[in-house]
Order: sequence, then structure tokens, then C-alpha cells
Amino acid sequence: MSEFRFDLRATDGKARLGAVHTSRGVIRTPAFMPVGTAATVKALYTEQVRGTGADILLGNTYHLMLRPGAERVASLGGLHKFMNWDGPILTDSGGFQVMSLAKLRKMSEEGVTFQSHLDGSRHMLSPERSIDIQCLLGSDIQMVLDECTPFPATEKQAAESMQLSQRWAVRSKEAFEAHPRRHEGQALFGIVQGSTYPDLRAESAAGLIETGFHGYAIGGLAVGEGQKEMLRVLDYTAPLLPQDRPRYLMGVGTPDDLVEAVSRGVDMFDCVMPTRSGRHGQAFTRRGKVNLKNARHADDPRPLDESLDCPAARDYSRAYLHHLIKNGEILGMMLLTWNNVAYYQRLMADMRAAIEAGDFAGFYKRFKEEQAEGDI
Ligand code: PRF
Repeated sequence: MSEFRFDLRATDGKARLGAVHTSRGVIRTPAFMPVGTAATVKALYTEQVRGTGADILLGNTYHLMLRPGAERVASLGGLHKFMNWDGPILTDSGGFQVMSLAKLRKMSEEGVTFQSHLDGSRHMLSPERSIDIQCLLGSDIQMVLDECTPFPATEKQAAESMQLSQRWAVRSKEAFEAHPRRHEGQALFGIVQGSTYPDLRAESAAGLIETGFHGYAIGGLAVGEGQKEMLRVLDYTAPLLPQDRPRYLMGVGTPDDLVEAVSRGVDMFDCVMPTRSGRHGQAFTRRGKVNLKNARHADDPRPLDESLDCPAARDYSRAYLHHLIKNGEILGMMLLTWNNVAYYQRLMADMRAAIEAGDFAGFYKRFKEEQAEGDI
């Protein structure tokens, strides 16, 4: 079993080109992880996901613990086998999803108790139980249990929340290292919190670095602060993190967010945007977002983007996609999701190529120009 490792291969300004090695394969960074919350990237076969160039998927502790249950997945051979994906999987720890989805939550030092949004059943997540679930699922990159500080928060609220996350991070690491199912190819990432307060972000990063993790995530962003504020936080937070470990910005974002964050030194991302908006009739293209519900597409014979190496973007007219979406056809959701995941993966591939060539600035300029041109 090969050990978890991160190679920083090149930099261009603050943008970084790298490779995360796991026992299930290499993740080329900057990387975008399609979201496979309930053991499926909704509306896609795993073969299609792989075909778009994705190296890694994200799964969710919260959803999988409720249904079908982590012990069941473990007895069926683990999450990879269950969903037929043999590449790396990163699992989120569940705290963020409890806060956004569960009912009747009760936070304490020990952890969080809550009622399932599915059937009202009672559950508990502590740092130890979250790691136990992630080990039962068999995920390659696990996340510490944290509290995503809501926005806005006073400095006092943000400090108390961040300090709770720090104590949970230490407990998560102890549980990870002691877990009987863990192996050397698996990794545990810490999560920097601290809202929009530079001193708190610095205290959080320093504490996590002292505890020691395989990688470092930046949490608590894209929670309503707006892009400008998010980028300001990244400006001062990314440089606090070790050069030789991967950096993961959680739950972000739009194509523009990804380009801006890569230019500030972020290596990994996940977001429901390409998959969720695909199911709602939105297509991402080189020239920005296209809403296929709009009647202007009804007679348009052109494909979404002939230059994208994906059948969904190349082989179907906008008129047909409009028709499918207007009728609520399953195929419409499948094709738009496929296009969107392929678009996001090409964006990451283009950024990696630009960093390698030492021309991230040129890429950045072209990206902004094309997006500004708009569709049609
Ligand atoms: N913490 C965790 N998961 C997350 C977040 C966080 O802060 C966010 C914030 N954008 C998304 N997903 N554990």
C-alpha cells in the first residue's frame, strides 16, 4: 500500500501545479471533485465521471450514515465497491451538512445530536464517530469534524466556534490514528475556520499545523459573505498554510471562483454547482452560463460547445436540450450534468496546463475575456 504524498510540481505566481498520491491513484491538482453525496454523482454513470477527467469524487458522511448506513456499506465491501468507483474518494465529516439539513440540532463539547431530515430518527456525530464512519466507508481523504461558523458572526462567536473546531480536530486526529481500519494510503485533512477575521484564521491555521495533518482545508467560506470578501480571506489565509501540503477550499464554487482561488494558491475544490444546476436546466460553457429553459433556444440547431470533448456538449442541439428540459425529461438532466462536469474538468485541465507552461496570467486574461463575451 503506497503512502499518501503530495508533490508540488510547479508554481506560477501563487498558482500551484501538483499531484496528490493516494493508494487508489493520483489526483492532479488544481483538482475539482464532483460531488457524489449519496454514493452517486447524480445523473451520471461512474464511467462518464471518469471520462470527463475527474480523478476523485466527494462523498458525504451525513447522508451515508443515515442511508444506507456506514456499517452496511462496510459489510458490502466499502464505498468504492458499493458505487463502482475505484479512484480516490474524499468524504466530508458531516458537521456542515448537519447544520444545513438536520432538524433539532444540539451542539455540545462532545459533538452534535440531531434528527434525520429523512425520517426524524435520532443520531449523534462526534469527532470520533465521524472518523469511524469515514473509515467504515473506506474513504481515501477524510475530513475532521468541524463547525462551519455561520456568516455573519461577531469576532467572539467566530473565536469560540473556531476553538471548538480546533479541539475537535485534535480528537479527530487521535481517532484517525487509532482506527483499526486505517491504512497508510489514507489521509486526514484539518479545516481552517475563523470567519472573516485575519487573527482567527491565523490562530486556526497555526493550531492545525501544530497538530499536523496531511492536508489543510479552508472552511467557513461561500456561506453568504460574497466573492470579494471570500477572496480577501483567501489572500491572507492561503499563505498561512504549508507549501508542501494540499489546500482544499470547501464547497466552492463558480468557474470564476475556481480561477480566482487557484490564482491565490488553492489546490482542491468541490461544489454541487455543476451537477445541481445541470438538473435545473443550466449549462456551463466557455462563454458563461446558459439557461436552456429560455425560449431563445427552441430553434437553435447549434450544440453547447463543439470544442468540449464530451458528447453532451457536442452531439445534441440546444433546441433538443431545451425540449428535454421543458418536458422534465431525465435525459435533459443527464446531458446537462455531463456537460457541466466535463466543462469543470476542462477548466481545471486548462489551469494545470497554464501553470505548467508558466502562463497562468495569459490563461486568466483569456478566461475573463471569454466569460465576458457571453453566450451567442
Ligand atoms: N466545513 C465542512 N464542510 C464544508 C464547509 C465547512 O466549512 C463548507 C463551507 N463552504 C462547505 N462544506 N466540514
